[in-house]
Amino acid sequence: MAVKRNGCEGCADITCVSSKQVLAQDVSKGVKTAYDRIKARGTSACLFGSTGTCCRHCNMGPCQIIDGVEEMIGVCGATAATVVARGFCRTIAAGAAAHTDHAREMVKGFIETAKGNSPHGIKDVSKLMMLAGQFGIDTEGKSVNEIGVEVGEKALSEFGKQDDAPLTMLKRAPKKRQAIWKKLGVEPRSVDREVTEMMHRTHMGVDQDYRNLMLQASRCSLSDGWGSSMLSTELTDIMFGTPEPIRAQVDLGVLKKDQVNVTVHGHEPLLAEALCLAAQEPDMLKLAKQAGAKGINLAGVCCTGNEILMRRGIPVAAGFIQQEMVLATGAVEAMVVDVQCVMQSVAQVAKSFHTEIITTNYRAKMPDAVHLQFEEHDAMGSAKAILKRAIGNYKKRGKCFIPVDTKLDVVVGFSHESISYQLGGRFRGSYRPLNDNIINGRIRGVAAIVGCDNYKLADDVHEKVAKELIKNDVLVLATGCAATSLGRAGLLRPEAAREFAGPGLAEVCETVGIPPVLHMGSCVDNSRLLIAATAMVEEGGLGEDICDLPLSGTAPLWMSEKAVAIGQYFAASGAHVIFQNLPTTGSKDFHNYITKEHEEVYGGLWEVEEDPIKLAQKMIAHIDKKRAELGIDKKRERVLFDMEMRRDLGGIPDAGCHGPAAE
Ligand code: SF4
Ligand code: MSK
Repeated sequence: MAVKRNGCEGCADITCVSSKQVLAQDVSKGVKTAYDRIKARGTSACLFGSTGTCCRHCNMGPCQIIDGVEEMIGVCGATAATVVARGFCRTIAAGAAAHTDHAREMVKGFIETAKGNSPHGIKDVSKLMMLAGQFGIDTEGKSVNEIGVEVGEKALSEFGKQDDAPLTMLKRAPKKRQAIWKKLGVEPRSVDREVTEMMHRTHMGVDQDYRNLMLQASRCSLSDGWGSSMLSTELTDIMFGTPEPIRAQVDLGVLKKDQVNVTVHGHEPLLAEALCLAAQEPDMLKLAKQAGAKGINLAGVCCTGNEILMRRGIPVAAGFIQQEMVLATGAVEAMVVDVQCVMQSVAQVAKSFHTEIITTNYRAKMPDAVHLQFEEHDAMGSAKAILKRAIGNYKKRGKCFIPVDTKLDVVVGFSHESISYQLGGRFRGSYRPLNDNIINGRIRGVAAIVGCDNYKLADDVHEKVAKELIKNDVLVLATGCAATSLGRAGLLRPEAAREFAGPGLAEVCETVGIPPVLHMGSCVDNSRLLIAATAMVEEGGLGEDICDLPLSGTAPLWMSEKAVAIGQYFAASGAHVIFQNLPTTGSKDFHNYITKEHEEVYGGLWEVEEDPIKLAQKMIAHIDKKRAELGIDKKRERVLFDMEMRRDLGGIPDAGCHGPAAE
C-alpha cells in the first residue's frame, strides 16, 4: 500500500512497518527521502540507459543505439551487442574494484594486526594455518604472528602480481570448475590486473566482440569472488573471529532512547570493530553518563552492520533502503560512514537533527559531513575521538521517535564452517547431512538471496521470494541488505521454519535448530557461498561441479554494481543467477548470450524476471532440473525422524546462542 506522509502521497510502495511509522511522525516532517525523489522522477527513466544501449565511451557520442536499426548504431560503428556488453562489463569491473579496494584495506589491516600494531589479534588460528597451507608457507618453528605476517604479505601480493600464474584461491574451487576456467583462459592472474584489463578492453576501439568481452568479465569477476572477496572474508575471520550462530536484533527499534546512539554504515569493519571495543571502555562510558545517557548503543547500517552483527551480535538498525529512516528518527547522535552504499542525502537528512555524519575514509568524503580520518595505527584513538563527538551531541537531541515495537529477533552468524558444524555435529562437522537431505528430498535445493534493496522496486521482494522458496522446501542462504530485510520479515528466527517452511525443510531445520534462512554475512561474504557450494560438491552425491548442484542465486533488488560482479562470478562458477531489471535487453544477441549460450560454456547462466513469485518459481524450476539430471527427482517415502536419526543429523542443543544476546 502506498504510504502517505507530509502531503506526499504514494512515495513508492513502502510495506516496511518501521519505515512507515517513522515517516508518519512530526519528527520527520522536514525530511526528504529517496522515496520523495523517486516519486518526483516518476517513470521518466531513460529507455536507452535502462536497456544498456547508451554509450558515452568517447566524445563522438553519447550514442543511443537501437538494435537492428542500421542508422542507429554508434558513430564508430559499434552495434547494440557491443555497447550493451561494454556497459555490462564495466559494471562488473566497477563492482569488482569496490570489493577489491575494500579487501586490500582488510589485508593491510590484517598485516598490521599480525605485527602487533592494532588493538585486534589473531582469533582463528586454525583458519590461519589452513590459509598458510594454501599459500605453501612453511609454518615450522614460527609463531602465530610471524605466520600471520607471511600469510598477509602473500595475500597482498595477489593484488598486484605481474606473472600469469592463476590466483592462489582458485585452488579451492572444484577440480572440474578449475579445468573449465583453464580451458576458457579465464583464470584470473592478479586482482588489480583484471579490473585494469576490463577497463582497457571496454575503451573505445578495443574489444568489439561481446563474447570475447565476456571472457574478460568472467575473469574479472572471478578475481573478485575467488580472489579479493575470499581473501577479505578469510582474513577478517582470522582477525575478528569466524562467525558462529548468535542471537541479535534488527530494525529501527534497536535504537535506544536513553543511550548515545552511534550507527556505523558502509562496509569495512576495521573501524567498527575498534568502536565496539572503545564503546565498552570505562572512560567512554563515564563520559556518556556525564552527558546524561545510560550508555553507548552501537547499531549497524548496511554491510558494516552485517560484519559486527555476525561476529558480535551488535544489532543492525537498517539496510540500504532505511539509511535515511535511521536519521529521521532524530535519535542518532552520529552516523559513522566508511565506503560504499552511503547515500549523499544522509548529510542533508541529518541537517534536520542534531546528528553528525562522520566520514572516516579519505576515499569517501561528502559536503556537510565532518571528516575524522580513521588512523589504522591508532584505531582506538580514532574510535574514541568519534565516540566523544557523538557523546557531545547527546545533550542536543531534540524530539525523537523510535519505533520500538518493530525490532525483531534473529539468529545470525552462519559461516560455511558453522553450517557444517550445525549440521554435522561439533566433533564431525560435515556437509553430509545437508547433501543427504537434498538427495532424500526433504530439502529440495539451496538458494542464495543476496544483494541490495532498491527504492525503484517494492520493498517486500526479498520476503516474497524467500517465502515462496522455503514453502517449497528450498533452504535459503542470505547476505548483505537482503539478509537484513529477511530479518525484518521474521525469517531469520528458528521458529520461522515451523511457520513458513515446507514439511521437509521444516523437519530438518527444527531437528537441527536453525532458521530456514541462514544469514551468511556482508556482500563481500558471498565468497562464503562459493566455499559452501564447493563443500557440497566435495561431500559427494550431488555431482562433480557447482553447475551440477540443485542451486540457484538471486539479487532481485540489486542496486550496486557490486551485485552484478557477484552475479557474474556465480554464473562463471556454474550457478543459475536470476535478477530483476538487468540493463541487457537492448541487444538480443548479448541478452541471448548471457541467458542461454553462457550455460553451454560455463554450466551457469543469467535469467531475468520482474515478478517476485515467478522469479522464485524459476529458481525452483532450475533446482528441479538439476535434481532430474542427478537422478534424485523421484518421489521418496517421507520418513519421520526417530531419535537415532536425529542423533545422526547432529543437532546441537545450544544452537544459536553462543554469544551475548542483544538487549
Ligand atoms: Fe558512440 Fe562509439 Fe563513441 Fe560509444 S565509442 S560514444 S558508440 S562513437
Ligand atoms: S551494503 S552493496 S546495498 S547489499 Fe553491502 Fe547493501 Fe548492496 Fe550495499
